[in-house]
Amino acid sequence: MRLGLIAMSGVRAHNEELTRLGLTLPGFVERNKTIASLPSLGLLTLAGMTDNDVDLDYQEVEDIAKLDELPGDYDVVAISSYSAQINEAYQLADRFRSAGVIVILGGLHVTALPDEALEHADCIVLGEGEPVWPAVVRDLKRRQLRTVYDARGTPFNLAGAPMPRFDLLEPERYNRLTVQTQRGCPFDCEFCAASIRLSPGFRVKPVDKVIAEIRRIREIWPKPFIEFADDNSFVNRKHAKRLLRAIAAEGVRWFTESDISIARDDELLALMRDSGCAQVLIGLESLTTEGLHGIEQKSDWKAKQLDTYMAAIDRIQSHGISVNGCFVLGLDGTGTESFDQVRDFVRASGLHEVQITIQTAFPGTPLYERLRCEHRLLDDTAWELCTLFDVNFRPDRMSVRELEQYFVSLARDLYSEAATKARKRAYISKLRHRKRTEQVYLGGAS
Ligand code: B12
Repeated sequence: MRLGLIAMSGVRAHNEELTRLGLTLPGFVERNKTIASLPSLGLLTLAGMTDNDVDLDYQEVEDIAKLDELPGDYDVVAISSYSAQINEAYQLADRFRSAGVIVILGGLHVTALPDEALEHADCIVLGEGEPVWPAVVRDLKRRQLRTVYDARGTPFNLAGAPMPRFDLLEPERYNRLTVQTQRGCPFDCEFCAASIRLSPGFRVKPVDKVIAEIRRIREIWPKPFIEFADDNSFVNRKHAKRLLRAIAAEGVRWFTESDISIARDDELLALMRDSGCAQVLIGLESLTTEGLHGIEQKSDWKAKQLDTYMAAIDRIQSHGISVNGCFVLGLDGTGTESFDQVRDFVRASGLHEVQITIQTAFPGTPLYERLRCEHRLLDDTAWELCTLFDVNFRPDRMSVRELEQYFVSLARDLYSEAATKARKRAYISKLRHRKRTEQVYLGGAS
């Protein structure tokens, strides 16, 4: 049996002005180039639990319009995709099916909208793939494939995580690789469209498994840059510190996502730096209580952190770890003044990097349901707008056009060559200054 694992790849935006800008602005281009080449860890993971007698092939499809022929000769294909490219994934699935190839679809979008996905597949997998994938492969071999395999509500224990098949990748195509150290997040943000929509609960992968993955990657890429495909890496502090001590011996540089509370733990920050952390991405989301209010649905946690932002960024960066502060524009309770607030804060805080996105109602999220009930979705099936750079809803304190225009103008300012360089310079000179003062202080004390 020849099984093709097909990932939709690349990054997308439909806003034309923004796409044009993306091609010219240094800050934007850098990040897009870096991340656009990440492979699908989901499919590589499933490959890691596929029997050896199955002939596996991994492929990425960036632009279906450029595909004259199907990308391979397969008996079965397993296609993964997120909302932004789901229509392309469906087109590809339809083409495979008309060529007599069995199509299996899975992932976040399919989990949110099973009925829609079933129109384009012989089989769909809902929730995390691992709990049901061995059964899918077994049933394929017996020619008894079922239409739906549902793993929702059965959180997968990461102690049983398979080794992703990094060896299926063409080494020269990738400049960074992903490893997942945990799934889930203790917070439940209204807009979150990541792994908590597949399965509930915060779970960590055992330290030795993470290290084994890093070592497997290093067999292929001797000096890899690793992006942890996590939701919120250091929630379990005791586990995180054990993990960081182990990573320190591996000699890798890495990037991850966390919440702002790490700033309160100097030991953790020192371990992050000593184990090769280059940057941590933190969702700051908004700079007003109105904007933050209601995002985190359990205890309004995010709204309570606002006063700590400046000091927290300074604290984390003082350890030599760059912070990539993320802001969401178009949140309820925020108007056009929010763009200047971000512009000013980025300058004043000394943030090394910044990421701005537009609030996006992804299917399957509480935000999508709320905006649908309030009749504020522009088109409730325009999945191609789920890029984080396009507007798919009516904001409450500005017009759609204002959100788009002010967003482009903020992007132009934040990602210009001058602004990008100024942020880098300020970060480096602050670190140098700190080192010098520390040396003077230590010299004086000894
Ligand atoms: C790494 C990453 C990328 C990489 C790699 C993407 C890829 N091809 O896998 C790159 C940089 C290319 C990327 C691009 C984009 N991304 Co991205 N990305 C991530 C990130 C950080 C980690 C994803 C990951 O590796 N998860 C770990 C794996 C193991 O999980 P998984 O993919 O869900 O797979 C599991 C299950 O879903 C299931 N499964 C998945 N596929 C299949 C298929 C079959 C057949 C089966 C049986 C099961 C199955 O089994 C797997 C194991 O349990 C997440 C944020 C996060 N913290 O999760 C955002 C995230 C996935 N990205 C997101 C978005 C919006 C995008 C872009 C649209 C951005 C843009 N403007 O272009 C593009 C579009 C991607 C695409 N080409 O379709 C959103 C998706 C939301 C959604 N519900 O659609 C997320 C959640 C971030 C967010 N802010 O909301 N991304």
